[in-house]
Amino acid sequence: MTLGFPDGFRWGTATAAYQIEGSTTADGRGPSIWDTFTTRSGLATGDPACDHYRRYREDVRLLSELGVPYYRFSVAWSRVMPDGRTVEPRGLAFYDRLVDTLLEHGITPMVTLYHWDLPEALQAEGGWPNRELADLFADYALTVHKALGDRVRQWTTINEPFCAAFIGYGNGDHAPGIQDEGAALVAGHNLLLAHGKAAQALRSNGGEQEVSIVLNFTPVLTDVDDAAHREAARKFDFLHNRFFLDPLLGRGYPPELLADLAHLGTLEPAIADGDLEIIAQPLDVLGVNYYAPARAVPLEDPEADSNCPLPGLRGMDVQPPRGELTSLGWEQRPECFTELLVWLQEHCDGLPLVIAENGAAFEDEVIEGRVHDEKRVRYFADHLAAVHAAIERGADVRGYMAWSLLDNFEWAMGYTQRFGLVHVDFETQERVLKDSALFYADVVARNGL
Ligand code: IFM
Repeated sequence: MTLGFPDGFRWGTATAAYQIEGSTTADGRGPSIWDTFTTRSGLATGDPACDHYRRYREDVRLLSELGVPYYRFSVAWSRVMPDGRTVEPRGLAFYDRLVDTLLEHGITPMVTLYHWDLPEALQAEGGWPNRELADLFADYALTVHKALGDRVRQWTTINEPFCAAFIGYGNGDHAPGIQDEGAALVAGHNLLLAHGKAAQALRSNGGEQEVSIVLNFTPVLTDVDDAAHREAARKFDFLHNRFFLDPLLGRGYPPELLADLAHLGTLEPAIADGDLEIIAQPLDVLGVNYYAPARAVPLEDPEADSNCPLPGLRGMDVQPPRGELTSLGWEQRPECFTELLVWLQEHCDGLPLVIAENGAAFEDEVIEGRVHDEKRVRYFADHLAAVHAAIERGADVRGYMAWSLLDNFEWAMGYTQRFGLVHVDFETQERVLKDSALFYADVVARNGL
């Protein structure tokens, strides 16, 4: 049986600047928080990653061979404005060349302006807990739009503000590695404000464009259907799935969530008059990232901290995943993807959705020039079928971007986790198409599974 997707469905692959570019000091690029965080923590850094800054032509040729018509990539603020404010024309010129090369190959570029790599110079001014960054981000967005807006129609402001705010400033597992939950909440609010101001800036420059933000969603499962488990799941759900979404939809922060976090004392004072209106700029489309669900349990002591990135979300805990896991230990649950998309469709009053990331890390090996990544093929097949099921149930899903084009730098996990459709040998930089790339190319060619 063939599962056909709607006509005009946008098929793509996705990457992010710091995860693939390398060349972290080339052409005047300034350090980002990921350069300093990884170096300071003795972790692998984003150099050379996939050396894409120098090999982008080869990578675009690969995309073209695969016949995948959309490509989602991010621009590094620290390349375009090394100090966060002053334009470095050589950095901007790289993205100009990349866009031209994509278009020459008939590939539609989709730009994300922020995928976690804040210029270190702005972290030195306090980072995202400093609300001044919202205005600086809007200036940066306008600069990039002035350079590329004549050729790029799809613009995403920020990728996964949850991770940038709560993992970056909450548990500190990501750059800048700060552990201050109160500051993390303010960072989250300022990222939303930055999105709103950037959306205004992009639209102020004219042209036909589609403006979006990309959020990561984590559906929550519980083993027991009683009041305590439902409340644990509610807390997890509101922090992970509604902190960013509801204000974007013009509904402000959910009152229950404000109550859950009130004892941290920082979020409400950070919300200035007019902020919620700025945040609620109309979205043309919502970018949805889905990888796995989580399992929530209540803690007996309602005052006990949780093991969430914000432990101050009290009285609940996240249980270990189970069943079939990816190499990152993420549970494979395609049915949760369907339910998420159906819920989003309803919750967002019919806002069009694009899957901006979905994929899986597994341990791959090149054997006689081939990578038989059966588990990844299965993951994609199951998750694409799940998207199809959601469309059948009325979800207006307009596109799907596979994460990721290339094996790349997986943040604090360095190069240990391979998400690519294309295998990268990080010593030689040789690229080898995996079976999953051929599978995906076939899905795209048929517009169906
Ligand atoms: O690699 C990341 C990406 O940068 C953001 N979303 C999740 C992916 C897998 O962890």
